[in-house]
Amino acid sequence: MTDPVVEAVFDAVAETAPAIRDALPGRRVESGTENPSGETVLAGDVHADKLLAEALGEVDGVGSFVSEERPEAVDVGEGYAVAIDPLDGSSNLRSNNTMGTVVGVYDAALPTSGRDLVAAGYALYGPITTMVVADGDGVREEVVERGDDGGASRSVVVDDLTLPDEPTVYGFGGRVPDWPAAFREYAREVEDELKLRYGGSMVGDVNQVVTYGGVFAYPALVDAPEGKLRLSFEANPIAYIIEAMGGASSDGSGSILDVEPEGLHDRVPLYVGTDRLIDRLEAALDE
Ligand code: FDP
Repeated sequence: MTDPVVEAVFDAVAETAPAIRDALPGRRVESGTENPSGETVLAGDVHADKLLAEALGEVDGVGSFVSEERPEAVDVGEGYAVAIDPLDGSSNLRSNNTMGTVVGVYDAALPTSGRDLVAAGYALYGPITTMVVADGDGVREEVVERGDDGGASRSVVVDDLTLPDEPTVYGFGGRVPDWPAAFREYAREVEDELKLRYGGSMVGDVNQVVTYGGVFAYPALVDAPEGKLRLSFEANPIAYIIEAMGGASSDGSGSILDVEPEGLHDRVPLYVGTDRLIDRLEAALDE
C-alpha cells in the first residue's frame, strides 16, 4: 500500500514544479554563492531550493529537509529525511536544456546508506514536466500539469515501469582524457553497441536510459576518484529507481545502495542501467 507520507512528498514536489519552471527565465545568472561542494550556484538553484524547502517543510511525517545546496539538514518535525537536489543539471540553464529535481525519502537521518530509502523520484523539466516515482509499489511515470487552482495535477502515464530488455543508449560524463584507462576501454566497446545520448544533466540522461535501456555513468576520474555526483542527493535516489526497474547500479565494485557515507555531501562514481552492462562494467574495472 502506498505510504501516505511518500504520496504527500511527491504531491509537494509536483505542486512546486510549475513554480520552479516559471521562475527559470530570470534566474539563468550566477547567484554569487557556492554550494557545500564548492560549485557556483545559479539563481535558479537557490530559488528551487527555497520553494522545495517551504513545500516539503509543511508535509506531516517529514522530519528533515536536506539539500545539496545547504551545509546541514533542516529540522522540520518528526519523520522521514527528504534529500533533494533542487535543480540537477542547472548548468543547462544558460543553454536552455533539460534539468530536473531529484528526491530521496530516507527512513533514517542523513548521512546514511541508500538501503534506508523508502522511495525516490525525479521531476524532469523537459518539453513536458514528468515525474518518475519509485516506492514499495513499483515505478511509475507521471505527467505533471498546472491545475486550475494554481497547484498541479499528477496523472500516471506508465504504470509499472521496467527497463527495456534490449539496451539502446549510453551517456557518460566527464572528459575522455580524464577517464581511467579501464573505463575508457569499456566505453570504446559500448560505443560500438549503443547510441550516444548525452545532454549534461544527470536526470535528463538517466531518463534516456529509463526510456530506451542502456547505461549512464559519471565515472571515477583520474584526478577525482570519487567522480562528481553526490551520493545522498543524486546517486542513491537514481540507483534506487533503476534497481526498482530491474536494472543495476554500481560505484564500480558493488551496488550504490551499499555505499556507507562519511558525510552529507560525499561524492561517488555512478554507473546505472541494464544489469548486464553494469556487470560488464564491474568486470572491466576489476581487471
Ligand atoms: P550540473 O553541474 O549542471 O548541476 O551534479 C550535477 C551535474 O550537472 C549532473 O546533472 C550532470 O550529470 C553533471 O553534473 C554534468 O557534469 P559535467 O558538466 O562535468 O559534464
